[in-house]
Amino acid sequence: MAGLSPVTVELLGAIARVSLNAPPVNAAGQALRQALWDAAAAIEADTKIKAVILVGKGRGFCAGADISEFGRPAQAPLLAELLGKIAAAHTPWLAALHGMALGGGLELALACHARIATPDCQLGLPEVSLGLIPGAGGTFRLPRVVGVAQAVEMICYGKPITGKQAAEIGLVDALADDLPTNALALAQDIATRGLTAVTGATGLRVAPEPPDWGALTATLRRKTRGQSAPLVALETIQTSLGLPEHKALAQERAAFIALRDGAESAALRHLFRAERAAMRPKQLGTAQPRATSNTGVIGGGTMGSGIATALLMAGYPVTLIERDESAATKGAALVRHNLDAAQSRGLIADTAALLNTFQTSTDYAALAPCDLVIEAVFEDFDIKRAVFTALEAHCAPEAILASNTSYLDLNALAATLAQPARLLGLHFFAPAHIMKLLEVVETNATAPETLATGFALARALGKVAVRAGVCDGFIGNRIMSAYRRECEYILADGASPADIDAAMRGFGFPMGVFEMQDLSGLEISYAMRKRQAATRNSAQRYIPIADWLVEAGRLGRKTKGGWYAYPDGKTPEPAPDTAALIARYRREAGIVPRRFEETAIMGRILAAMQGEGRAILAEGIANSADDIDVVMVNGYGFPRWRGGPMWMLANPTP
Ligand code: T1G
Repeated sequence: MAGLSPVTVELLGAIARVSLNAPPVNAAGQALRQALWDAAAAIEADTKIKAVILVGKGRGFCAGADISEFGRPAQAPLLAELLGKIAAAHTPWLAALHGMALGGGLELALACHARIATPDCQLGLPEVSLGLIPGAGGTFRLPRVVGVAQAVEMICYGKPITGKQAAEIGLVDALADDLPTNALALAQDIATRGLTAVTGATGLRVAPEPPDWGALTATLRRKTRGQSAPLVALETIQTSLGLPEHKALAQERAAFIALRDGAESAALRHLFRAERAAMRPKQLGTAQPRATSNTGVIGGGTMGSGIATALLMAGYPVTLIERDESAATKGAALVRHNLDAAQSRGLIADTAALLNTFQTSTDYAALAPCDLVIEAVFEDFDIKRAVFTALEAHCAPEAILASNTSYLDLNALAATLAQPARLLGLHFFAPAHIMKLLEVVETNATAPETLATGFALARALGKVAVRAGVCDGFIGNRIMSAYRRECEYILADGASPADIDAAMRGFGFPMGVFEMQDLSGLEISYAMRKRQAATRNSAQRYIPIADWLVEAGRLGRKTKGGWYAYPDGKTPEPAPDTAALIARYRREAGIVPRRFEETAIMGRILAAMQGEGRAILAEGIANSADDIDVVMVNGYGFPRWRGGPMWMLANPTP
């Protein structure tokens, strides 16, 4: 806010309270750093001040360095210099943490001499998720406060912890629900009895025990699939253990700058921006969402029960409709299973409490109180039309109606409704309560406030949402069909399923396209190909091998055989039957198989993705290339640190 200083100082007796005030997240931009530098200098010179409380105004303490400043020349004071000044201060600083203390924000708290936090505060050094490492002392100070093992977890995997967990590992000295009162009391105690007497420590706390670096590196390399920042972070922590502070900080800074100016961080910062921009599509204009307080789901299968679980976990009461009692019971059991698993992972406190807001029914009249209903029944147009006819008959006229269809023509469905403006697509990805991506599909009749309600719901569910227009497969499935087609061409021309999957895993995908099809079931895309047969472009090359597999009863893992064989039901092994079908196709097509290098395979897959991406943009199915990247990274396993297929097209690496 123009003119208002991002840092204010109040005197509470001998205690100075320094407040960060740079909405929305107190990012440590140049103005804030300068103002804090000046405040620290003034405080250090004022001998009446015996202790300092550092707090954040608004949503949290500090979300770290200002990401929007990256890519511009660094301006003084640098965060590392500022933190060095606070760490070296004679007057003790107490950091009072609420909301979030992330990246440079936690480094700022670590430079302070003591910390108090609310139990639910998010504390973390997530720099690796931006292709960076902590650049203001985090790799030096954190291991010396919580030990190496904890520091490696937090820095190399970038996972934030809660205030409660931070207290358990000694990262914070006290917890408080009423932070202002307790922080003042603690600061006064420190001012009276001194830091060591209160916290039992001076400065950095533990002598870091060197772990088995080899094992840590191997695990990290396996889990981060080609991303470099986590490995640089591990190496920086390891080296810093044997260095004096100034040398350790210099080494950290050098590594930070090298990453900051590299392709990986540029790609990940692109995604940071793109994911936030995707939540504000231009089609929203100034439209306001309708309130959603009570929801309904039609269909209790894998998708329906997952969607119901996501809604319950976000605090919405849910009514699940099924065609009969036994199907309703099965659906309820799936929901309970999902919630129990979420509880065991600490994602929710109490399954039973959420189930109190959940009911099943076979009667659409039970949906009368719902203001948003999501249909997730079998992918058949006539079945869906019948469901929406029933919804229009039983739901309140202002209720929003959504379909979870992955493929069907939503414009055609909208045309069957009396009020098409209240229909949109909410295309979840399995498992719906876990996968981050949500395609919010706008028909040619969807009203802006209906779309706005879809995006508001996505935000409440913690999803990354992208607006998509209506076409076969919307954004993600359409691009997947394109690269799956290309993979089948490469297969027909000589590569094996294992060659192609190895190329995709080497590129950074969690699994290859053939393993993925075997996992989700070959009959799904078979049904889609059959549905598209009448309209398929006859000039387009068509490989029938996948059809032959399905017609031979090879549906994938569930039949212990698809592209691969699964003798143990889980581990893919080369399948002689599949190899025979591939050889038969090549023989009949007169193809002499040839070898493919992994780079050639990935080059063709990327080109197929980018080509389809360009078509999608030209048709207005996606608003921007960034949106396409957000879809591919959050829904199809495209490696985040590469930024996405369209980012790679626009930013070719030498
Ligand atoms: N810098 C600049 N803007 C930021 C920001 C940051 N660090 N963090 C958030 N914003 C903006 C964001 O773009 C959005 O703006 C608004 O704040 C609300 O965010 C030296 C180098 C804090 C958990 O990685 O994880 O410190 O889109 O929509 O979902 O070692 O934002 O509305 O215009 O995301 O409630 C390390 C990044 C930086 C934390 C809030 N810090 N931020 O999530 O809201 S690198 C991070 C987040 C660093 C040092 C290094 C989340 C959040 P707009 P939002 P949210």
